[in-house]
Amino acid sequence: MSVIENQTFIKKANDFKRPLKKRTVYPTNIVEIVEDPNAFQGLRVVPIHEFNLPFKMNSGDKVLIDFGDHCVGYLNFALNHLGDQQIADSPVKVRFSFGEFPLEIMTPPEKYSGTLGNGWIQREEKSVVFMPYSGSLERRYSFRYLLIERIDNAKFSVEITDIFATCVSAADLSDVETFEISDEILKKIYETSLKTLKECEQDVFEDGPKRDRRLWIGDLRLQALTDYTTFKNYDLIKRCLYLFAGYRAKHQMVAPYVFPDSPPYIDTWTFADYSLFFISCLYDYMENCGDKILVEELYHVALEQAEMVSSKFNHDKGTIDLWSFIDWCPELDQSVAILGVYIYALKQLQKIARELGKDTEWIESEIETAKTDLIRFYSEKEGLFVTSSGQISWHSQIWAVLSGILTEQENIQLIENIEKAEPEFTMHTPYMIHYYIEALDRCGLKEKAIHVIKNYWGKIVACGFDCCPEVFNPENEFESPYLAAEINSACHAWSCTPAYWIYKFYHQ
Ligand code: RAM
Repeated sequence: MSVIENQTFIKKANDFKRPLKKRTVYPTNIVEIVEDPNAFQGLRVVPIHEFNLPFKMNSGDKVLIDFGDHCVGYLNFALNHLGDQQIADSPVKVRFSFGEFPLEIMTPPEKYSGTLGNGWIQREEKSVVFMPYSGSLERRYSFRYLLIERIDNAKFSVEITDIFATCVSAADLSDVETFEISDEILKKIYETSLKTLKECEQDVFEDGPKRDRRLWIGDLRLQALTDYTTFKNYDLIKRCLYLFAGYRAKHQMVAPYVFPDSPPYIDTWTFADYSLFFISCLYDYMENCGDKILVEELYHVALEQAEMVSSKFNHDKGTIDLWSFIDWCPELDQSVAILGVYIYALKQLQKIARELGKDTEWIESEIETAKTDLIRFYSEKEGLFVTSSGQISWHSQIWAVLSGILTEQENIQLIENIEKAEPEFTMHTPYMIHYYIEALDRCGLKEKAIHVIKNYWGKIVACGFDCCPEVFNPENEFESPYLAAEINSACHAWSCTPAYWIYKFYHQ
């Protein structure tokens, strides 16, 4: 696989690497998980009593402990035997199962049949050979609950004499300027979104600290947008921009994700929308930081994304012959939505180019051509954008609005028409709902946008999530793009944007 490395950008990415902030968190309670049809996914956490040390464990014993809030970090623990009563004359085996939410703890890993590798299941077994022992687990975990099981069969007792998590993040909640949010639900949503973003800010902006623990550009775009008004972690944003510019495949398209520490760092497959979001990331950076030097430096990378997409344009059919992501909506015909994304990105590129004093002629003619292609899919009969396969989706309308080719009145009409149409193809991720809110904002429908945030994220917090999840469908609590709800990420970057919107709508 040929990855083209730009050493200047890679060096800059490394120069912006900063040490993480550390915090020690101790478990609070011993809890149990009980079935409750009224609880999210039918499971409720019940506190039993305080967790105190030392905690005695015999063979076959297990205990479920609660760390009181979502943690991202390393587990440290110490074990000792009751040497004066009985010496530990064989290794002790302990199994640790971490969970961000109850279902993760309650689903036996042996039953896992999801489409992602089962290595993501947060379970580890540790042999302790000599006592006293003090150490840590090597892997970083993302969790609130921890099930500890003693799985050896020896007769002697041991005691947990210490246990705590060293939590890590590049961000600190106390650095965020506070402002008055009088609505209690919105306040809770704001705090939960902010916590989500903080947990995902690590050595790079990760999509989720449990999974995939990777820098995805679709997620980065929304994280950075939210970060500009909250943590203002500009160094991390710059680091991530340079990483995407530093590692590209031969075709020059920006990769959908970067593994910052694992050569060859990127995969060669692409998503057209994700590559185009490099333009959006650069545009947002310019708007929020006003630093033209970095924008000038990375402008050619942004321009190349548009040029690549342009080269794959089939103007006879009005399609872009590249894969896209758009949303985790099964069977979605993405053809109209990607045209909308393309125009959205081209307009941002045009603004960057103007700001840098570059020639905008090509960009302008490309916008016109793409506009003609997109408008072809508008059906007067339906009052909606319909794909050539006859599909009507929320996605096509939202991206048509965001393309900015219609008047405000036409945009509002489009939103009203899609609401009435109630199509089968709806938004499946908080990520797509973010763009729906952006479309509402474009239409000047602020109250409606707030209603969507309160209704959707309000249900998320009411379900007991500590952070905002990757997928959330109130109609199907077990929905999973990977066919296994326990592997879903309960703290996922692309779900953090209510903090951006609430700031935008309420900060004076
Ligand atoms: C998943 C991750 C990530 C997202 C991609 C498209 O693997 O959840 O956040 O950007 O899908």
